[in-house]
Amino acid sequence: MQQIYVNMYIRNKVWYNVPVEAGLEKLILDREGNGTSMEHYYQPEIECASREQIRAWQDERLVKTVKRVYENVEFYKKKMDEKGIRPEDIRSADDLCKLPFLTKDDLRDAYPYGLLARPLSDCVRIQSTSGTTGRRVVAFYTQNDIDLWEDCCARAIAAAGGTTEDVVHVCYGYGLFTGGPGLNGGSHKIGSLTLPMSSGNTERQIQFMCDLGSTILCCTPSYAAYLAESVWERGLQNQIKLKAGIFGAEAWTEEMRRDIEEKLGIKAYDIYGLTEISGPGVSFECSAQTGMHINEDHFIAEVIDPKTGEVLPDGEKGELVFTSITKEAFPLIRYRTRDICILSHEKCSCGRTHVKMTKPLGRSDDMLIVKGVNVFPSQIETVLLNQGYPANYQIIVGRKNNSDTIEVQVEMTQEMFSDNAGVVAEREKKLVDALKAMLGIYVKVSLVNPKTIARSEGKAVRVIDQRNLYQN
Ligand code: DLL
Repeated sequence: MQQIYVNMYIRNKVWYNVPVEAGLEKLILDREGNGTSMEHYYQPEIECASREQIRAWQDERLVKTVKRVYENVEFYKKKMDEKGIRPEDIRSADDLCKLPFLTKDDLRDAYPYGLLARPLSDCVRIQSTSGTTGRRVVAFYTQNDIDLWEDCCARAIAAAGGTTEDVVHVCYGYGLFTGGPGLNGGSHKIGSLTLPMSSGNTERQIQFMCDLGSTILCCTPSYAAYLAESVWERGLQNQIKLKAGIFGAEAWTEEMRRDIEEKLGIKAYDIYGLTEISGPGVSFECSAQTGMHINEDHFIAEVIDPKTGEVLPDGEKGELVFTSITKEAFPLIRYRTRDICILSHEKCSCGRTHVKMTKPLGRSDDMLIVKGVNVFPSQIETVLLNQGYPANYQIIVGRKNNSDTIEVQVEMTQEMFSDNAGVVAEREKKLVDALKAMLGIYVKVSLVNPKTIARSEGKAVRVIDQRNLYQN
């Protein structure tokens, strides 16, 4: 294959010596907005690199990462020693399957510093998974980690058409949650005018959107749907200048996409990520809207059978596993995301060459995402048991006016049972407070009479999710 070489240069300390397939140079020239291509890229020489080049980056970076974590992180050394694997056994990405998996429980056990691969004095930021006490996972970043993460988010914004002419309205939460900081940093990298709105205060969101001419909206899809409805209720649909939206952090359907696109007159792009691996921008949708390109120069993706751990080929549904190969402070090797999806290396019309993943099609654990917060049924059970309730309960998750609702129906014991409404209301309030303290969100509690929750002959049905967000 004929190849041309574009500049060799350093971007954020990572070397890119880039052979580009003949024909793609046009895309690179178009990066400045000249020429005919409609697709925007932030780093076209990387996003459209040949498969051979992507593979070469992965091989080299994986070998270095494994050596580094073996030498610097006791946890990885112990795990590899137990399996009888030496860093020298990992010579390319083909050897990845020899390495042990890493789970969320490992991260919790290592809390807070057990997986740090650099001295704390080299780190400049901590972020954390959404919402929960006791089950929080903290991730550390050096300045270089932040730069690379923001590059990933910049690629997503560019894919949605973002340029220096855009006003990027970020209403993902800021703070420990990665959504706000990630998209904010990506928008700066593009050079767009960034509106760091954070979440909430819909009135002000809409006012700024109109007054300041926001063109790209970044938030959860459920909030986007709510904003769209609120804009129509106020009759302001002709006063907004939005052209695109970048929505992720929770599952959403194609129907939701169509509804948001129609109401706001935009193109809606999906974005995926998780705190452990950096945050939003691990993968993102392009103009084709047929899956999300994984930033493979930073993360190697595998899909495995969640039961056996066997690596599955392209096109087969399984659990997504990531290995970060450029992160300094908190590199994770073969991290099991519990998100179920399918990978595809099919050629994409956008010109990008990085592998695509489907939207998450479900979870291989029981984690729910409610109001953007990760919720495990076991946390709810812990609260109930701590307060003396039996483990006869049901969690009902729904969606009303584009906002998630969650209710826990709990059986009282015979001793608790009372026909005094005041006593029951008092008990419910105590549980609501304890659940809020555990999860960080309001959970409606309904105490029901003993023996009223249906018993199952097999596995108890603890969760009824009426939202049907995952499309298989
Ligand atoms: O949700 C990071 C993020 C922020 C992604 C903003 C996109 C936009 P966590 O709070 O750690 O991080 O939650 C990660 O959320 O394992 C998935 O189960 C789910 N998730 C993330 N993006 C999507 C998406 C952020 N586009 C967990 N579709 C992940 C479906 C998603 N689920």
